Amino acid sequence: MNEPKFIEHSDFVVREPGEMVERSDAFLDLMKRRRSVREFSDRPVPREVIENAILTAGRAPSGANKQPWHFAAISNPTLKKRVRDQVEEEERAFYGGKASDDWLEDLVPFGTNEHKPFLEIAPWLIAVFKQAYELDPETGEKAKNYYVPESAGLAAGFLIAALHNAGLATLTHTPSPMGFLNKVCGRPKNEHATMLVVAGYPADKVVVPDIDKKPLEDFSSWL
Ligand code: IYR
Repeated sequence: MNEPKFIEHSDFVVREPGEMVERSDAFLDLMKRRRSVREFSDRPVPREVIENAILTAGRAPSGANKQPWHFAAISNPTLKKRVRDQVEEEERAFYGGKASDDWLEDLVPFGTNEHKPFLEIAPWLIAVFKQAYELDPETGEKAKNYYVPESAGLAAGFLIAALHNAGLATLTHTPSPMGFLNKVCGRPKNEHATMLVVAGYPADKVVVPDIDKKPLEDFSSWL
């Protein structure tokens, strides 16, 4: 067994309660402006912004710090078209009979359908993969990961917040099934795509569904 090794957490900034309230208000304001959009502009977005957002995602906590995730950032038009073609094939099946009536009813407010032009228009598609286990590409040796869906979900949340903070609109897109993303992105068999985060400027005069979030009392309890 290795001995644990600790270092001082000198990056931690101690803030007084008043400043904390102010900062938490400001962050809430920022996040209140986050909306999923389904119409994007083709205006380019520097790769550095996406790199920073992925680096931010990589700061998420994870089970035993295994960081069981991989982010494939796609900007290549040929690959984006492949993604769109595959997604639309799955979605045609979904909207054409696979989805239950209840599900389709729940989607009415979003006006979604099988057409996904934004997958080619938006400058970046980020495929988020979770790693069910660790796989050494050279030896084929396997090692355990822990709390994989939770860890990858946390990282995806960090990613979306970072993209929004940078000034980008996003869509958390979940084509189902999305096994094809392993092939398109050249990812190994220990990885499973969990979502596709579409990122870019929103289209001019974009509209979003007239929906709201629950009030605090509906989703919290204080004991
Ligand atoms: N994947 C489909 C359907 C869909 C499902 C849910 I749950 C959503 O929140 C939105 C869409 C599509 O992208 O159209």
